[in-house]
Amino acid sequence: MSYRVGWVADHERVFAELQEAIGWEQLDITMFGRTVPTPRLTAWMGEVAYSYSGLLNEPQPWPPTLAALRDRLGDELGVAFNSCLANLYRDGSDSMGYHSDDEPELGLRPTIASISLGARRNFALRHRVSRQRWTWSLGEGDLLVMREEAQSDYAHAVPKTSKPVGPRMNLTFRVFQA
Ligand SMILES: O=C(O)CCC(=O)C(=O)O
Ligand SMILES: [Mn+2]
Repeated sequence: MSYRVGWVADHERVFAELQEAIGWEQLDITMFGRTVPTPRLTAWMGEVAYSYSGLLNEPQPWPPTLAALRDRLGDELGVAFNSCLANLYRDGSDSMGYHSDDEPELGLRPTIASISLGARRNFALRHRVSRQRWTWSLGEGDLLVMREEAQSDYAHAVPKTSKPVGPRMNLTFRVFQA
């Protein structure tokens, strides 16, 4: 894992542009026979559809601002990112439960670059066996890069918060092998 504060310098402009330009959706998730809307908005930019946790994400076009971030990350990290899952947490009651990005299409030990824009929220990382936990406050243009065993040995989450918080956008760039 590596962490860079404020990697996107003009993060307020980028947030505003992507809030407009991305085709946000709220998908339904079925768990234990109950169907509820996912507690966040999402969009998937890739070449083919992506299924995770029973959610089918149809690919959306890349807004130019997002493609520019993908290309800058690709140059800096030497990774040919070809897809992005975008999440918009509208307020503190939007969240993401513990999971790993370990779908077979992402390959073994994937490098996933995660950019956070807008309000800061806690991002929690938990070891699968020891349950040891780390948290980062991610927002305002921060970059977190997950590498190596970050998916196979750990799970991550964005917990709900009762504190008043504004919207936070997260962009996770991935290499997706169709
Ligand atoms: O919002 C975040 O920081 C994490 C998002 C995430 O884990 C994902 O999109 O798979
Ligand atoms: Mn994830």
